[in-house]
Order: sequence, then C-alpha cells, then structure tokens
Amino acid sequence: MDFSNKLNALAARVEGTLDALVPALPPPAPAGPARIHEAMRYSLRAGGKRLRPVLALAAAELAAGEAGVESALPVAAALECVHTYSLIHDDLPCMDDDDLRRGRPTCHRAFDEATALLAGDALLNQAYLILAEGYAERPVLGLRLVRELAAAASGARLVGGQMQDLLAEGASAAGRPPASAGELEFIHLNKTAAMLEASLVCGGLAGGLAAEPLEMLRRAGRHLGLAFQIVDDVLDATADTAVLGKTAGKDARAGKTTYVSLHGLDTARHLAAEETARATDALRSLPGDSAFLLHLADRMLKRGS
Ligand code: GRG
Repeated sequence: MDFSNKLNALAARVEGTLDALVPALPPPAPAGPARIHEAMRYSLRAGGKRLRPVLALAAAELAAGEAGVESALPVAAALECVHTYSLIHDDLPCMDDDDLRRGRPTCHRAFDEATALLAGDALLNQAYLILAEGYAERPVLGLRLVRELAAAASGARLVGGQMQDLLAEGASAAGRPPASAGELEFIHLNKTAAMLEASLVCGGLAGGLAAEPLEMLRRAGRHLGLAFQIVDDVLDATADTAVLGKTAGKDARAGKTTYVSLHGLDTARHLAAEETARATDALRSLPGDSAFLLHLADRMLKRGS
C-alpha cells in the first residue's frame, strides 16, 4: 500500500474508533444533557489531521503488525480526546481567544464558553475511561498507557507548557521581555512535543516494544514535536487563515517569541529540517520497517496546514 492510502486507511480506523468510543448522538441513557455530547462531538469530529493517533497506530504496527494496530486503537482514540480537549481550552477567551479551529467556529463560538469548558473537561475524562475500558483485560498495559498519557498531559508537560506560554505572553503584553530562546524551547517541548512523544510511546507500548526501542520512539517524538512546532510558527507567519483552518498571523500581532521571530523564516525552516532529521535517525534505528513513519515525518515537515 502506498503512503497516502495507508495514511487514509489508518485515519479511517481512528475515525471509526472515535465514533464507537465517544457517546453517540442522541446520547444513550443515562448520559445527561445532549448538549455536552453535541459539543464534544462537534470539536472531535471537526476534521483534525489525526496526527497523534496515526503516530500511535504506526508505532504499534512497526512493533507488532496488524495485531499491534488493533491493540493500539483505544489509546489512539484517547490521545485524540486529550488533544481535542487541549485545543478547545486553548481557544477559550481566557487563553488564546480564537474564533476558528479546524476550519469551523471554535467550540465556545458554536456553543458558549461554559459549554466549551465542560466539553474539554469531558473529553479529558473520556480519554481515561476509554483506556480503563479498552485495556480492562490487560491491566498492566492499561496502567502503563494511563501513566504515559497522564504524564504527557500533566502540569509538568502539556499544561505546564501552556502555563509558561501564557506567562510569556503576559510578560510581553506588559512591556517586559518576551520569552527567551530557552523558555521557548521549554514551551514547545511541553506544549507540543509531549503529546507527540506520548503518541509514539503509547503505540510502542500497545505493540509490546521493549524499553530500549521505546526510548528511541520517545526521542523521535521529541524531535518531531520540535519540528512540528517550528513548522507551526512558519505557517502562522506565511499561510492563509483559509488554508490553515485557524487564524493566521496571530503570533506576530501578539508580539510572541517564536522560532520565526528569533531566527527569521529561512533559519526556522532549516531548524525544522534538522529536527526532522534527528527524528528520522531515531526512527531508522528501530527494528522493523519504519518506512511509513519516515514518510510521515517528511510529510509533517512539508505540511501546509
Ligand atoms: C489548554 C492545556 C492546554 C493546552 C493547549 C494544544 C495547545 C496546548 C495549544 C494549541 C496552540 C498550538 C498552535 C499549539 C502547537 C501545535 C499544535 C498542538 C497544533 C495543533 O495540532 P494539529 O495541527 O491540529 O495536529 P489538528 O486540528 O490537525 O488536530
């Protein structure tokens, strides 16, 4: 199967799994008010790239073929639930205050702020419910996945990276110095790279990989995450809102420190390519056929949205 067909096939399995594991509409009793489930599904089914779950499935396949993919489906869905929660909360007026996400009005614009806050909360909890139910027959694996995902989404990583980002933005809005290069790396290693690392590692865990290749996946995820964020900064500075599906040009307007503001566009592009090369070196050192993951890393570097 060529790369695009395989990418589409894995993404389709993610869609099917999300559809099956997140409460349907109208929600089955006793699921509470339909509105919360409508808001969760609105954001979840809005057409994201499904990058994190696809990374998890690809890592699991590398480890254990089709059995690995089957094994990783619940954690792939859980990763997308956590990612979508973080996007809903990031878009709220108290954070990035955005109107557009995945090419559609943000959750709080389509519903209201309180509903969006609750939809994010509910998706975060749905993720751990999916893990508890999906791995009930394999509790040791289930616990390792919970630990990996919870650590990536924790105050030390995803939430901590977001906190540091908000602090840096507040400082520059108040006329204090914007984030330094070191602070910027902290923000991106945690706000962006943590979930990409967790995606590859959770896939490897579901596929039964040993400690050493798992650490290689972690290293690949860290570098892919940095590359992904640098590309995000470049796209914010160069792409159209319509193509991005979210508001372009926000970083410069907010006076934010980004790879582009620190290094300029050309060097930022070069740094993204360097980080991708570090990721692909780690992927090549894994046993098994890493061709799909290598191609995906290249696609992530060249993405336009
Ligand atoms: C609110 C705890 C909390 C965290 C928010 C996700 C996030 C942290 C902020 C979003 C802002 C941003 C540009 C982050 C960096 C890169 C990123 C996560 C982009 C969005 O991911 P994509 O491009 O989105 O994979 P889709 O919609 O395709 O899933």
